[in-house]
Amino acid sequence: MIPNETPLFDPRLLAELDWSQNTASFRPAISPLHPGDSLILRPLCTADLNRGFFKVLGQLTKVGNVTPEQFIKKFDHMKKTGDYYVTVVEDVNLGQIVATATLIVEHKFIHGCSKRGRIEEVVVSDECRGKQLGKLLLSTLTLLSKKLDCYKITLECKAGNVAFYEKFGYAASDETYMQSRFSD
Ligand code: 16G
Repeated sequence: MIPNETPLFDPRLLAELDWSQNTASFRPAISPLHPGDSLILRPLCTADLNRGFFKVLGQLTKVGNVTPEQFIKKFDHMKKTGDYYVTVVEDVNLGQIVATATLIVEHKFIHGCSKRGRIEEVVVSDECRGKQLGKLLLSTLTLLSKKLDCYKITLECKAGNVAFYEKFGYAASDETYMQSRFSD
């Protein structure tokens, strides 16, 4: 198993988003097709393992010791289901992933057999803060969830990040997020 450039999902889904529906403001103006100098926004591929993908995820939480085999197996599973939209921003000059966020589409019987979107693992590497990349990823994946016909999109975040997510039309819900952890 050799890491390669095969995208996790069809890149046209990102390229063909109707950016005029974006609600956050960007100064300077950037978009999924033009994320900034020497940056590209695209689906994850297995070659990103060697471009520091885990280093970026490690700035959010524990990533553990993942072997290339484990990574590729998980990638293949996600690709097969077709419901995982792990998106990255690469600095092509450095050949490094500098930001990532994931949209997961969950299938429902309720709401007329509808779908729910979940935003997960939003991380911008320390060195790339201030380039609006978190905002860009959030706007992109929120629009994508709408395009994929999700009836709602949700995420969990720290209280200090609520104002950030409000920019994209998210509001704190009256439901409480609960968890039971089986490991830390
Ligand atoms: C944050 C993330 C969530 C991630 C979790 C990991 C966002 C919006 N939320 O809540 O996606 O799974 O952190 O924390 O990025 P854990 O390692 O404590 O589960």
